[in-house]
Amino acid sequence: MASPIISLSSIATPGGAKLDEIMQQKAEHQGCGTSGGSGKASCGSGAGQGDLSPEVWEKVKNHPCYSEEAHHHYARMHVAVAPACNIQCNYCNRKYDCANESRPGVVSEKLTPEQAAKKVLAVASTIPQMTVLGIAGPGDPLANPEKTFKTFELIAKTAPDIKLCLSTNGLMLPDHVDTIQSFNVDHVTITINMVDPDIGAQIYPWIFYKNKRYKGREAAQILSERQLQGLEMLTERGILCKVNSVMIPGINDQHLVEVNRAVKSRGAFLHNIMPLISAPEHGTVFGLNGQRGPSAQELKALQDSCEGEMNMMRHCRQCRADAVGLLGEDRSAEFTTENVMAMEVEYDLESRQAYQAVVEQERQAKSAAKQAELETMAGEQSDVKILVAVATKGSGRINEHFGHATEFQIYEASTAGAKFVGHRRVDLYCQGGYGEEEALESTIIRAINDCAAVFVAKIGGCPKASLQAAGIDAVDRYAFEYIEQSVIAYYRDYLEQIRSGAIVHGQRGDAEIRQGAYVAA
Ligand code: CLF
Ligand code: SF4
Repeated sequence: MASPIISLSSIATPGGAKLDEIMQQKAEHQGCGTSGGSGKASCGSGAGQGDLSPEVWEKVKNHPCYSEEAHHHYARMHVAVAPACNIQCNYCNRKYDCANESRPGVVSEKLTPEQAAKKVLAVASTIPQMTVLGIAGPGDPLANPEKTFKTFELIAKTAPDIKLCLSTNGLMLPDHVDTIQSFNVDHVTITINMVDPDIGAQIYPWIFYKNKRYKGREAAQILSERQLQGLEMLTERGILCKVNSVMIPGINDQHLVEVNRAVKSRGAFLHNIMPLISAPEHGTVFGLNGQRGPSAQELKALQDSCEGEMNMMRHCRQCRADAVGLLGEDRSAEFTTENVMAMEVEYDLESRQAYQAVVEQERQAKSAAKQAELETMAGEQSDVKILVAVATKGSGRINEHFGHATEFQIYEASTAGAKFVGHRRVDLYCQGGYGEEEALESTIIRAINDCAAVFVAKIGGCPKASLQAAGIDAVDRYAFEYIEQSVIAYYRDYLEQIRSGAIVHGQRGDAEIRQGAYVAA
């Protein structure tokens, strides 16, 4: 049987046009200042740049984890080339992927560096908005340095436009900083759950360092020193660092404010505080001893309290060590080793750049629409803040049916505008053409119970009435519009209704963070 040849030319862009049409348009407009792979966003006035320097913006603008705005448009992939680990975390069971970056309870397919390189080319040729390759397990990438760096070497040669990204527990980081820099890895994540060894001893039972096993406080002290040293060495070299922290109520929840200060002072770019997921069926120490994870409001309150000069990441999906696609979608099942090895791949850099130029135009249009809507709120004063849940499948639009949503993105609306503050995973409401009332009650309403409204592309009468009865306004009048523009417009109407007495604003309850392993739809 002939192997399928992957070609980008037939892939539809966010606007619906085919790439070969775009390539034609691009050829006709050579020399135009707004064309080209980087689009307007690189000129300094682009969506999301804010106060970032041009050099930093260039590094983050297409990275879906380092830029919240980019995550609506650009995808990442992981290759699971690093099976071994050198520490033990109480929220980890080695049967599953490293829980420092991945959601507990997920098992990824392990690859050799050569298989990984082929997979990257296959994905890049199928998903032109895939801009970042990360190595995040299934163990620790720096406990497997040969496999990790061999993979980077192969990809740097064959797909030089793809950004390289690494996530580590930090124990071996200081030993590898120069190698990381030599491979132009611009993005490194370190999981730092504590800077106090007494707290660390409650999270890490042991580490294995320089051929010796250390336990308890001593283990945590060595780990903490190595993590902070590695962070300093990376930021001195201009490598962007994200710090992941797992929020463990009663153990490090208060302490993470101090961790935030410690990493900020050492130059970390972004802090990602993730909820502990500790289902008993995962067989972890925390899962078995009943250690709970935080509620949605507890997590948000901690993230809010750490948000000063440092950016907080709130869009992390705790993805698998072989994740593929936009954050929040999982296309890993399309790219099994068997499928990838059967593909004949044609790496078409020009088509990828043409696709990404169209994505940049969409980002610019979205940003302009948000700005215009915000201007209609000029002079508005109110302390009222509401949360809005949004069903979306990407591109920054409300473009998912209620019944098809496996997650909702959460926006906070205030007089300052619309701000992304998180996401909630849910069970599918629509199963085999029928609404599943149990899913609505047991996960969806509980997951978005703190929201005043849910925005959808379409919704049936029954779920709409159930949501309404739970005090959540189901809104489909902004179908396929931009999310932030719509959230601002809704908020403006909401304030008007409060003033006219049509509605009474009240505080909503707390919401649940979904436990358990994610199963790709
Ligand atoms: Fe992967 Fe991590 Fe790089 Fe992103 S993931 S190695 S920085 S490319 Fe992103 Fe996934 Fe959260 Fe990680 S959503 S788990 S933060
Ligand atoms: Fe598990 Fe990752 Fe911790 Fe290693 S670093 S024990 S793989 S969570």
